Amino acid sequence: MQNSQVCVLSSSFVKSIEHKSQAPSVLYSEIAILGRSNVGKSSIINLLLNNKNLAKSSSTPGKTRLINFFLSSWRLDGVVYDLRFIDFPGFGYAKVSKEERNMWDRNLSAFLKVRDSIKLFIHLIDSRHTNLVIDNEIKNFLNSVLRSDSKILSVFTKSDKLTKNDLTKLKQNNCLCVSHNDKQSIESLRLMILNSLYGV
Ligand SMILES: Nc1nc2c(ncn2[C@@H]2O[C@H](COP(=O)(O)OP(=O)(O)O)[C@@H](O)[C@H]2O)c(=O)[nH]1
Ligand SMILES: [Mg+2]
Repeated sequence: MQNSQVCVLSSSFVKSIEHKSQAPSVLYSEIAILGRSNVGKSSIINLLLNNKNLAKSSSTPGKTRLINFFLSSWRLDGVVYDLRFIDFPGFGYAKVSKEERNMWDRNLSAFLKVRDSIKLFIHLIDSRHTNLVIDNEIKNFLNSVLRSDSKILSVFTKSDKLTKNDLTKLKQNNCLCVSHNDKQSIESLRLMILNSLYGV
């Protein structure tokens, strides 16, 4: 159906965990949001889930080593989809020791490898800095945990900061660009999520 819109019926915070043993039971298709600190992970969750205060923007980015779970119900063309979003803060956070960082990355890796309910990995990339080493590391990392029934979607954030020219160039490469002041971009991402998970 053309011009269908996703209606966000409800959204809520589920829990924060430190270790994979504390993860909520696997009941829903899960969408993992990853990207370097400050790229806009919490903001995109709040925008997608239509609730400004759900995921907290931390004043000390990356300090929080917790995996946060959110639940949201969306309706499209009369069908309701229950989705669970997972916010992974602190990926590759630079201001901790290499040892601590490696430990966190190993912890993440262990979680992602066993969490087979994650059907979609959304890798957020700052649209102003599309070639950072950390993003290549995240890309490789995601490819290493990807299963045959899961997908990776790269999404470019903060596109309001780009010049018109640079935005056009990025879009020409079929890149999905989002920004907090472009509601249509958020709606496109919702549709893309449902399409990736359910082929709708
Ligand atoms: N200009 C602009 N700033 C944004 C956008 N999304 C997030 N930000 C800002 O970027 C900073 C980091 O966002 P946050 O969601 O906390 O990033 P996180 O560390 O990846 O969770 C905050 O100051 C946000 O207000 C956007 O689309 N455009
Ligand atoms: Mg955050």
